[in-house]
Amino acid sequence: MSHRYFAPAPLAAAFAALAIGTAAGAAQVQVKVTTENLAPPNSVSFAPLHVGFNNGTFDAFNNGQTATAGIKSVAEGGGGMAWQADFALADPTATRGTIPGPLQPGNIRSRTFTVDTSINQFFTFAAMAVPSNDSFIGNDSPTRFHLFDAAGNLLINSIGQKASDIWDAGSEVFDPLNAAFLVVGNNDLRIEEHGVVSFNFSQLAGFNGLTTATGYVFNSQLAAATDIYRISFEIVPVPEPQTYALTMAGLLAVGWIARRRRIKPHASVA
Ligand SMILES: [Ca+2]
Ligand SMILES: [Ca+2]
Repeated sequence: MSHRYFAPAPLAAAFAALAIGTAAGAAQVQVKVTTENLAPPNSVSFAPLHVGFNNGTFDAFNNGQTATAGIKSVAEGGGGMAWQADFALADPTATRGTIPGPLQPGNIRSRTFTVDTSINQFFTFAAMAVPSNDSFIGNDSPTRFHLFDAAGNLLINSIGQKASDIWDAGSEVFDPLNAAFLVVGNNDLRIEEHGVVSFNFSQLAGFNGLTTATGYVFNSQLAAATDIYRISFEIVPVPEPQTYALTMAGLLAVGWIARRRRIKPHASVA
């Protein structure tokens, strides 16, 4: 009767599945994305980073052109609902997501994504910079960051952003009373700007001396070359063959324990 509980067939199947996973998953990688706010204390903060590992076709905005609804949804409020929806429509097989949480000066946040590098070799990102009315960071060209080769090797270890990389979406007029992340601001209010996307970090100094939503008094301190943000990439290793052997041994032990339990229901297996 014991073979019924030892269950050799399911174990063999499980082991085979692990082996197949190794072979077929060559282009499938786990990549840990780490975001760091490098700005000086009390300077600019960031809303959650929107990311997409993709085929290089989704272009959220262009320098010198009217902002799309997608990039406005990042730049004016940080939520990025339209950016995510537009991305999904343009590139349905992309791996998309966010690195959750606000990123204040000195903060570091990470999240790991599973990416099929046979189809998604490019990296696109966008995040609102705050306090602001419509400031953001993000890549204009969808093919700017070729992150992986087809075998899943990293071609880029990190992406740095300086103050001079901060965009103004050109969609909302600068006004502290309508800005996000300020005690005096009501982000639901806005005045249409009728402008175009352009670089602009210097206007943020117009918020100096105002208290932020998290309590610090904003002080821009930004110059064009000031480092403000870093996105780092790290491949998370897949289990080695030895680990599979250990997993197999573990499964066998579970089967053995189940068998003992069946035979001696009152025996301790601790
Ligand atoms: Ca573009
Ligand atoms: Ca603006």
